[in-house]
Amino acid sequence: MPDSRPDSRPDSAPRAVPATPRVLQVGPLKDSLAETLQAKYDALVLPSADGAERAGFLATHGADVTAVVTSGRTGVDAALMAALPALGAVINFGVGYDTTDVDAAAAAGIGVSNTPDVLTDCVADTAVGLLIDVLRRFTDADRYLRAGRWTVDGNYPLTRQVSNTRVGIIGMGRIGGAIAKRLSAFGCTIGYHNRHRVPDSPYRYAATPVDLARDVDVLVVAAAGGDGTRGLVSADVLDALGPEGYLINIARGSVVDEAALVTALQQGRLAGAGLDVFVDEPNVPVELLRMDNVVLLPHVGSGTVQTRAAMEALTLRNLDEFLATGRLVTPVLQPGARV
Ligand code: 8YV
Repeated sequence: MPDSRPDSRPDSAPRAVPATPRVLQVGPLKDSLAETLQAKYDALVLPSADGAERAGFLATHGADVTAVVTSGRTGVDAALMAALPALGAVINFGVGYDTTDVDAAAAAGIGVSNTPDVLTDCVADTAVGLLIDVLRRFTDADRYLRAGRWTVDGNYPLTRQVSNTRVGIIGMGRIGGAIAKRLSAFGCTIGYHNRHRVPDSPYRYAATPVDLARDVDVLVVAAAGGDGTRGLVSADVLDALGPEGYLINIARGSVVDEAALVTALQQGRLAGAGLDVFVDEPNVPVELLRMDNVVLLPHVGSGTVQTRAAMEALTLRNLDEFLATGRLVTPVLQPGARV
């Protein structure tokens, strides 16, 4: 999961001001957010990429669009930015913005915002929930009971203790830190790998993911997605974790070599996995569906009523601030900060 980039670039001239500035919704959004965009901002909705209407829509409206509201599911690529010449800001519902081309945005002076902090607790809760579920096999034990096996086959097999395990966290940002704090209360020993060592961190730093994986029972992935972390959890990392090791991923599917993960699980080279995210959502490798030592969630990390309402409110604060002042409240990149 990404942290905000520092807003350190010098501002430059604003982009062209269209006759009728418009807000554009790109991709599906939470119902109440989409309704507010319609009712309060008279927002346009971009036709889906696979339909024939998109080119005509962009030819008619593209030059009027000053702000896009999107989510990590969809984002805005360089081609869409080029078709929106007056675009000043991409406002992202969600902390992860790996589907938006931030380099192209920076080059064009387009701002990008996300929704940090408000979802940290829920995503960290999800990581800990998955970890407990996978090690104690609660979901599988539930299946066992429902299938009537308790009465026929007797007690469920013994499982792996959670308290006092050694946990490695890849990505020690806000969410990684919140996971570490929770697991410290379980008596776990925490290590981490991060692009940079975190100053004053009480946790042991590992210079590489392999070094981290070698010394832990559970590896938790909490790093931002995108090109910088693609395949960071490689076959070598999974082998370092080993046949008694578990993988938890609440970040982005792209951070893990998913094919290598499937193979390692199939060959018993990994004890189990808890996954909230996948490379090609909502498609999940069919091999995983048949494994009892794997817990699979449909990307629900931040999915509570309270957290999604807070994400929606922060998304709208960014939009309002941009429309009123040309600035963003929680910028990844401020508008006009060209490189
Ligand atoms: C949301 C997320 O599911 O914030 C993120 O990066 O992955 C989740 O909180 C997502 O943003 C909704 O599209």
